[in-house]
Amino acid sequence: MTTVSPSRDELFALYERMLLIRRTEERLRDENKAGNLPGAVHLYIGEEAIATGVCANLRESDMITSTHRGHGHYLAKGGDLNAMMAEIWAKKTGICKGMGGSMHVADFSKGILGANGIVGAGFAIATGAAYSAMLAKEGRVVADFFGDGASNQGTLMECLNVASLWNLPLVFVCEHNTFSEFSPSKTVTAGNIVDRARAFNIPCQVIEGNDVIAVWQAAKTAVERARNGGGPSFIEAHTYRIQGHLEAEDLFLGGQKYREAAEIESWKAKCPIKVTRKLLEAGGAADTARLAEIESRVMAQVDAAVRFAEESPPADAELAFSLMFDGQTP
Ligand SMILES: Cc1ncc(C[n+]2csc(CCOP(=O)(O)OP(=O)(O)O)c2C)c(N)n1
Repeated sequence: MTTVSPSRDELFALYERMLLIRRTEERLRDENKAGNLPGAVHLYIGEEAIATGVCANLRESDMITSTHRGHGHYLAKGGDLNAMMAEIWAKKTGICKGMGGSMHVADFSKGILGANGIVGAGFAIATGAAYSAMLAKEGRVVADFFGDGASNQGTLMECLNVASLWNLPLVFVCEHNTFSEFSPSKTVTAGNIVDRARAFNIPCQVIEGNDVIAVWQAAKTAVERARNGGGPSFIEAHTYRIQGHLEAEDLFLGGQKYREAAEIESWKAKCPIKVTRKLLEAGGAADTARLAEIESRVMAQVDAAVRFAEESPPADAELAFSLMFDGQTP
């Protein structure tokens, strides 16, 4: 079997999407530190290649489920940046009218079925969506993003079983970022995660999640299989969480450490954006100029989105009440 690679233009597009996620998250990190955000944020810095490489193979009508670390999935699937930032700032113009915040960014019109604060909750949502896609016979595919920690939830087994049995158009994407909160994965996860899917006769790939080309290739195979009626696939993508589990995790840890600074540095050297930039720079001066243009375009988008969020009116408290109590007086 010959392996297809992204064209040079596609690689530039992958680079730009990863950079948009990175610059957005760096800005959120800084705004959080400055005390400007109303809630917590879980950042995806270092893991951008996975959402980007997978979603580049999806159509707008395809669907994804996401996690508490969901900004990257939302942006990779084409979610609007301004509306996401306004949501994180709890503003009326937010993608969920400021009712959900960082952990609940969703846009059904783009197939983004939602970030989710409940670890592992995406499995059943994705499986249900894939079942409906199969019944509708419109060739839609679902990608389900989840962490290595989430793979210890029992619902994964139920969903793998049903996905295999019913031949659902579903791609399971395990983002193995080495930690579950403050626990190194090896202390809480037995065996190889991918073996859970193998037990249900689901085709599996274990890949280097910081290599956007490898992710793109694995996703292409899996998405095409799903779209052509070949059923589910499982991708275990290895990566590393560079930031804390959530910003300001030091407050939780009270000085305790669960990893070494040298380990973080060694993974920074494997940054998916740096690696891709090197590949593109090798093309010469014109490509280097194109990279600079991308950088300024992305920065302008992020600055504009923060301005939009800051200048938007606050979320509607009455709407929050009516959504919670369905018109009844609390
Ligand atoms: C059902 C449930 N159990 C526990 C938690 C607390 N919790 C939040 S994030 C997290 C770790 C998840 O690890 P993983 O799935 O690997 O995702 P990562 O944070 O590494 O991206 C836990 C245990 C939760 N939110 N939901």
